[in-house]
Amino acid sequence: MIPQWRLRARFARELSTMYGREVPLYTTLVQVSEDVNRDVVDRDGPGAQRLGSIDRITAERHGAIRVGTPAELGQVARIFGAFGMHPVGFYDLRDAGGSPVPVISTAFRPIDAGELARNPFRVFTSLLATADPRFFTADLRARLETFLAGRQLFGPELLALADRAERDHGLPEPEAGRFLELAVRAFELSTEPVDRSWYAELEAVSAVAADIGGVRGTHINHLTPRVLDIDELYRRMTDRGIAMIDEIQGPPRWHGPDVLLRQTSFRALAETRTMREADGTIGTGSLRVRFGEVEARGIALTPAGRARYDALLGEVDRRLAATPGGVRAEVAAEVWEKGLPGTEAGLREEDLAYFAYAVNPGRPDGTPPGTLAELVDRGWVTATPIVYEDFLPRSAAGIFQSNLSGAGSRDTTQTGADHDQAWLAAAMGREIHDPFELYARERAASVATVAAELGIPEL
Ligand code: OOG
Ligand code: NI
Repeated sequence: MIPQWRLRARFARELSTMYGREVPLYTTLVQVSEDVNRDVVDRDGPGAQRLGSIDRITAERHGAIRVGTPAELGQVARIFGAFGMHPVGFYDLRDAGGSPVPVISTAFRPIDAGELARNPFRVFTSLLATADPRFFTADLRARLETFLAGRQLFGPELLALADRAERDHGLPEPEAGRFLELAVRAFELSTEPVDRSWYAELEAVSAVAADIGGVRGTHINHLTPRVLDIDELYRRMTDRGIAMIDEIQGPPRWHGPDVLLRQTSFRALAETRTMREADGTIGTGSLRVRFGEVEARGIALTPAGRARYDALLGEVDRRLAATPGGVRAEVAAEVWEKGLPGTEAGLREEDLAYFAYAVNPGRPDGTPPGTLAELVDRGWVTATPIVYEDFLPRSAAGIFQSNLSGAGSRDTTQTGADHDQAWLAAAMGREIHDPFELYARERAASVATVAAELGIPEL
């Protein structure tokens, strides 16, 4: 029996091979990331691996896909469920920042620490909000939903194998190999002709709507390796003449610890596609839908830390609006120096970030102090940062821009469809986990172990 984590690791690896074949610039991005990671490990020594072993980081990827209907999302959830990946978090990108995208999203990923350490593969998964009248008129919505109802993204053999793997927590060979082959194929770019006028009609609303509802398949639209120094990566890619999006999304470069998530991407490349013209003839055209992204992960923030992060983002926006010509990275670094403790200890003391605790093998003798803070201060217990495993809505909206050229259209006289987390969970028939609860659970488990080992009744 091949356990789910091995299936997941193979899935990530085989998707990466497939995507590298289809989008060669992605392979360059992976190579540059690996070079940067090697250099950072040489430069910073063991400290470079504080947020994950270099083995985990080298294998680490996230991908993104987009689907059109709740039924399709339910099927995707069965496939990812087979790999031990569960829906976590809710992202409403219809209103995120200044750049609305007609989707709501979740991320499928492992949810416990052991599984994450084995392989943390995650997929950001978006559902087109066809029922949102700000984006789609009743007429367009009806035609779009009919089109979507008539396509099949995942065949019965793939779904049957997925259900079996999820139920049995793995698959034997040769079924495992067959399942992986079908799963990877389901996310390749389809070679079927694209109906040019239908695609263009949706593209006028949003390039994301066209990418989802204008074709008869789904596909990985980017894969993201993890890098230990994203500023250096950005420089090296730019030096090679590769067009990156304008900014690194998320927290700025600053003197304090890495927190949450910083991301950047290269712009989607024009790819030749077969097109069906209005008169039924077949021609060619080009579409920009697939890109490459890279990310640096930091410490997970508590709700208080996250509220602080959102407030700092707002403060940076306000200052930039007040000083035309200001450089975001500089303004942000300045705001951050004042707004957030610059050390792990500071983040821990103000309960702004999550840490996992363990008894220090070289602890002092005698009676241990009775609080976690004292235990750490006096060397009884170590505090290791818990890595942020999720996404950020505003950054995601920025990353979506990697394959959007126009702003699209929106009817601002309409109010949006009421799609919240509960709606999305019901649509796919699965619970959506709350990221904060998962981090808090990991922290609590580590504290309980420390308390038991040191014989302290309550910590
Ligand atoms: C998803 C964009 C969001 C991220 O890393 O924030 C994302 C998409 O383009 O479909 O992947
Ligand atoms: Ni991404």
